[in-house]
Amino acid sequence: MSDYKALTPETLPARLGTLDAMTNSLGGSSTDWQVREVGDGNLNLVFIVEGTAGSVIVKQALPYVRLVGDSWPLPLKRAYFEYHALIRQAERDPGSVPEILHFDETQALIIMERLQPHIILRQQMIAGRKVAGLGETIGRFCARNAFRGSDLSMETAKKKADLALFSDNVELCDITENLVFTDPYFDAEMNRYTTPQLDGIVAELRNDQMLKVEVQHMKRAFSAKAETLCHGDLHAGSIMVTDDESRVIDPEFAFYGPMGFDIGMLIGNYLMAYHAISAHIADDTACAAYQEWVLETIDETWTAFCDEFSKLWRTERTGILYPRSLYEDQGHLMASELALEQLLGEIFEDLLGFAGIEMHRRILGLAHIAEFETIEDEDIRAPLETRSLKFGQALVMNRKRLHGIDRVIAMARQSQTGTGTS
Ligand code: SR1
Ligand code: MG
Repeated sequence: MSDYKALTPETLPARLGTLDAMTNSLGGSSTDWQVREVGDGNLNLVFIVEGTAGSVIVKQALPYVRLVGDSWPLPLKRAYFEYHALIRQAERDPGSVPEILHFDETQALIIMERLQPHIILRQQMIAGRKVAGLGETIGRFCARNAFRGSDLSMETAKKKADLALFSDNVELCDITENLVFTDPYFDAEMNRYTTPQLDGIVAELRNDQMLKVEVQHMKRAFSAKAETLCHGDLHAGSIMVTDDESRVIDPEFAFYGPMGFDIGMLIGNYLMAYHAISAHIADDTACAAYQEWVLETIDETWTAFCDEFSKLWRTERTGILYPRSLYEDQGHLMASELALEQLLGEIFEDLLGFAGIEMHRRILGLAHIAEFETIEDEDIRAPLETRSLKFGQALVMNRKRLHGIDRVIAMARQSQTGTGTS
């Protein structure tokens, strides 16, 4: 920390101007570079640096939570975990994440490829614009990372060493343990929600004792089911898109956790976008069409996950779990397929639980999402948030009984017309 100093647009050219990563990408003299700080996330500084030959992103961790200020210190080492997660994701799903050009551990900064003309998926969805291939690309990303980062694939010594490395990402896991799995379910200090409109549903959720039991079962899975390297914060703000390309960014919350965590959090975000979109698209027909696209994307995400995971199961199962020596080599193909089916069933159950909890914390906790926050009229926002909260509750409580993504999609259509989940 002693040599660490936060960058500013004014100091950045002089401080980074001699790095090959910068000069090779940007060209010209550093004094001519244009620097803009564009970070709109909750934690870090993000700069776009433009030169005559190109542009790059410089991301630097701050020693505190940007959203809250220096009263909430946060270690700089999260940049180290982000760097290591990005390397692994690039290996496991080539082309899915921005290329890293330079990493400086002391300054907690990563210089990376600028994705252009990409924008954050959340902005694209609020604008009612589709992304061709989104479900397939990100479903495959989740499957490749879930499978290739686990004991199904990795050499066990490497997996254990990696688990040890990421186990030090304590403070960012602590954020998720509290902000996602605990605070929304009681009157925690940092919570905020649309009041008084949501007072009734909030009291109902916090008094739902069985819900609190189920949520803590999910928190136990988060903390104890160290199956694979998770992105840790996969939501519509962690995906950058054009109209036909999707890339994943921002894995600083990376940790070893359940295979259903990333895809579950993401599907929770899609379901919130689904519930919020009527406030953003005035035309009813266009709104209904966009909602159908969101549901298709959910379907395609899970289908792509299953297809890719199954393919890897059949072709890359080289780890200590479900060894081929017990199944295929004995001619017991049926047992192998059965084990795969059961594992996908367990991942799906976890996915539903995590999705439901994400739908609660983004409305009741500290960190909200723009899909709802940009609806200025609280009397329009609150009913949409209420449907989302009830939907989340239904997912958590029924996750063992909901077999197949079709059931979730049918429930979403009912939730929208007010005939479901209440
Ligand atoms: C204090 S950090 C709040 C949230 O921002 C991050 O993007 C994570 O989602 C975290 O929960
Ligand atoms: Mg982030």
